[in-house]
Amino acid sequence: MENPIFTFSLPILGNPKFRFLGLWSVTGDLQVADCGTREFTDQKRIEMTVSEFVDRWLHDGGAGGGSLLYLKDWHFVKEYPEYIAYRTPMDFSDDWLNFYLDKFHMHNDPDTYSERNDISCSDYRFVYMGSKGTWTPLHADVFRSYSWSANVCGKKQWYFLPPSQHHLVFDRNMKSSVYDIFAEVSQSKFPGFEKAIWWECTQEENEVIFVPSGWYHQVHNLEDTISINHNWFNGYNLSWVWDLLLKDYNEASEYIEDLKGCDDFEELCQRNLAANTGMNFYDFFIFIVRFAFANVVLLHTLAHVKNETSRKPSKALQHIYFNLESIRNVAVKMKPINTGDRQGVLLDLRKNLEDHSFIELCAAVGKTYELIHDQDKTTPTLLQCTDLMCTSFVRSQVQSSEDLVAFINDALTKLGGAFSC
Ligand SMILES: O=C(O)CCC(=O)C(=O)O
Repeated sequence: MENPIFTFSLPILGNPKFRFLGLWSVTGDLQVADCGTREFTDQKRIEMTVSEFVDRWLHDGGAGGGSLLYLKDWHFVKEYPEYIAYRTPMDFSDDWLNFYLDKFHMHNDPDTYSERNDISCSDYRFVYMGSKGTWTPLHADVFRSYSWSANVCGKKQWYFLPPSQHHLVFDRNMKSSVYDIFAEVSQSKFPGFEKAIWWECTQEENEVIFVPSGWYHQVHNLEDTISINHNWFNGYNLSWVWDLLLKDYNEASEYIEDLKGCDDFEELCQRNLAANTGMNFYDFFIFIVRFAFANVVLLHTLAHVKNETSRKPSKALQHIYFNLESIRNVAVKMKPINTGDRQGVLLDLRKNLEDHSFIELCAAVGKTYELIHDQDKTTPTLLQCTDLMCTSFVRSQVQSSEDLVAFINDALTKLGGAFSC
């Protein structure tokens, strides 16, 4: 990036200031990776507090009893909401994933998911801290989201593989992938590996890396390093999320195909999908319906309250229009899949308009688009428009992907028809 716009107020630029860091999170347990021990497809995790982690780092330079410890996935923003340590750079701020998780739970079935699972899915804004030599194995990001990573201090070496070459790091069945590109990689298990062409990049202090959706990458800390890492998705990479869910669902159902005749087979598949991938079809469906509603509220606000119909559509309006088309494209792909019939997954725009969390979600998205597109304030007028809105839609309930497609078509005809972008 040309000029990463960062306003860190964390007093930890330069070498990590450990005494300061030791004050954080004295009690809450965090997952620390033991970089020397593989567990399935990732590094083994050990539970400890930040202070314990820092003590061990100070004591033996990160080598906890011979193994390198790497604090990953510390939900710093969620844990310290009052402490505005940094602002997300504008280019990465259209972040549906974290907007949503600030207001709603990802999982909608409280019986199914443990508190632990809920915490680990509570947001995707992390702090990473590791001594020189700590590393992250080869992977593509959760939900095939985008990610950005900013080095507060230290230096990282990144190795990227574009999606067109992914097959080269997988086994013949496309089931398991290489764990460490620098370890001995079995030629017979991964016959394509030698042909992979890696994109390599050194990330210095204060530099930001953008990781596009679906790019496999392996990362090594060349110095003691602290970074901020976010995962996010929006209208531009939403289809990646659905494609991954569908692939993982097929694998989950193949895995338990012996149970195919059972009544709760479908529920079981969805439960496994949520546990392994981080969300299931229902979670995703509710997510995209809420974003369709939010974009329609914003479209309505801009088109009617601000009377935009009379002039060329603003960039913000084009953005919202694009979002709705992108959600509709995903919903069309979901059509043959039985997603919305489950009891309880009925979303009603009118009901959402009475829900503070939903209004705040709309406001967060609206405010971000004002900033991105440098446009006048729309959010104060949001509430004004909601009554009007209820009367202008015949359809306000969505229960299936077909309903969602119809809802979006309706909205685009009634509100967006005047400006085809
Ligand atoms: O910094 C690291 O160790 C890994 C970061 C990463 O994989 C990511 O941000 O996607």
